[in-house]
Amino acid sequence: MISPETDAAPDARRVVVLISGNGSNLQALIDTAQTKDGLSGANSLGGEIVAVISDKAEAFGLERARQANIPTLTLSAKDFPSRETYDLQLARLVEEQQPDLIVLAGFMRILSPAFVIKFHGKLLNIHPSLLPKYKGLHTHRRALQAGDEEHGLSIHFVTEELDGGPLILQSKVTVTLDDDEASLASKVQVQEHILYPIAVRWFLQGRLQLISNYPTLDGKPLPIQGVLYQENPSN
Ligand code: NHR
Ligand code: GAR
Repeated sequence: MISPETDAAPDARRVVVLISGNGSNLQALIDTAQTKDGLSGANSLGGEIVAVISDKAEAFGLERARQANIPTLTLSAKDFPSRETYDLQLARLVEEQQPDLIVLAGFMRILSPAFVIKFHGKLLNIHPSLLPKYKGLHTHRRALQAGDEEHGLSIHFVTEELDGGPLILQSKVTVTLDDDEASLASKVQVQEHILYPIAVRWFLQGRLQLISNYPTLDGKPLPIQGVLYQENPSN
């Protein structure tokens, strides 16, 4: 049965996306949710984005969400005395949405242990490096400074250890001599927009699970580096 207002099945998996900026990864998820799966007729994401929450009022991703008729919320850190009080309110807002999955898509705030523990096994992040290399910020700059020939992205379950949670998917890009931070970032983003919808769909279809801190796909443990999606020798 289709509910007329949202066009989504009443039992659709519920996704909350957290952003801070441009929201191009959010856009990739929106586009996938707006595509029908040829075989089943269900949407290709396997669920519905029920809310987009930003810590920055000016994030362009909020505009993308509005364009797609997705409810938006902004929670500014400057309105809270501490990280703990901010995260408590963020957890409340997220919980109100009764999400099956929470997706960090360029969300630039470190989440406190209490938040991460509350949503354990339901929290995904996309990080622009081949983890465990270059946790934290400025990953493209650091890869260039190190003279790396390969760079890439990682999708992982979020744990208390910053950018240290179990890996799900990785994709590599080749660094060329003419690359600068911006060109490398856009190469990585092209891959991000392909991979994030895949990982989200795996999760929403119940194929991807975190079982006592080990990610499994179709019941089988993933390799330590996650699935390597593709090599891009010509990039
Ligand atoms: N929280 C936990 N607990 N664990 C992770 O793995 C997390 C997380 C929160 C965000 C995304 C992450 C990334 O992919 C992420 C993973 C922000 C910072 C950061 O230093 C670091 C890593 C990530 C996101 N943020 C500064 C802070 O003090 C603020 C920087 C800014 O506003 O520009 O929160 O890279
Ligand atoms: C993405 O490249 C993502 O990997 C990175 O920020 C970009 C967000 O782009 N995330 C981080 O650096 C997390 N610290 P978007 O807003 O266009 O999706």
